[in-house]
Amino acid sequence: MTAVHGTSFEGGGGRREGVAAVHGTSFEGGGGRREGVAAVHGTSFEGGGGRREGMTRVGRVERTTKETSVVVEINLDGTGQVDVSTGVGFYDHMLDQLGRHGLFDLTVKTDGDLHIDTHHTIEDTSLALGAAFKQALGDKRGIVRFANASVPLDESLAQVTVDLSGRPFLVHTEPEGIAPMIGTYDTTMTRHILESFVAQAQIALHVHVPYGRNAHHIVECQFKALARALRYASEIDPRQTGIPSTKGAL
Ligand SMILES: [Mn+2]
Repeated sequence: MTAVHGTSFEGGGGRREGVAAVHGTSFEGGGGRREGVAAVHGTSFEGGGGRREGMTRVGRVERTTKETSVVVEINLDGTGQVDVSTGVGFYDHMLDQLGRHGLFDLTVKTDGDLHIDTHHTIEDTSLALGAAFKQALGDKRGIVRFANASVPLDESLAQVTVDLSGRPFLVHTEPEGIAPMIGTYDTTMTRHILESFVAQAQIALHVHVPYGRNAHHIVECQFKALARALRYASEIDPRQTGIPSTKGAL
């Protein structure tokens, strides 16, 4: 063990290398975080026989009404590959942020009644996304569950805290006087997107923008922080062998 520790700490010295060394052989020649995490997963999941082995955390939802037709696919353990098309340019940009910064693989295809306005298209997409996210989480075995992320975008700041609790609740605050439109995106829809997502994903979500000036920045930092918080909360904790609730279910 001494030798292993010695090797790992050379050139590194951080906590992660220390943790990696204790776990052992997989870290030879690596020392980076990814190698560490990969090895821990490999070790923990081998021979366990649990859900994690070969686990795919994927959700797919199709939702068709007289107003919209939506198809959403999400892989929680992706790499941020995104293919999004809703017909609302700024909303596509936001969903792109969600996938890329959440490291979710995300496909969204929405054909909505844009001849009326963007409301149904945006809302129904968010409902389907929430449902797909919940589906992908499955029984939530082994997840981190709680997470927060704070993301600035120039002068704007978003603070997002999430509990993948099984109970829908949204708390949302934004600065007063945000410009009403960003392209064809109505900025009052941001709260409606979050409400819709929360209702279907069944999570507690607190999103605060304590300050910001530019409407584009104010909305975008919320989606970036949401992406990060959802990513951290949905990640598999290698030390968490069960469902992270004293109730035994989430
Ligand atoms: Mn609505």
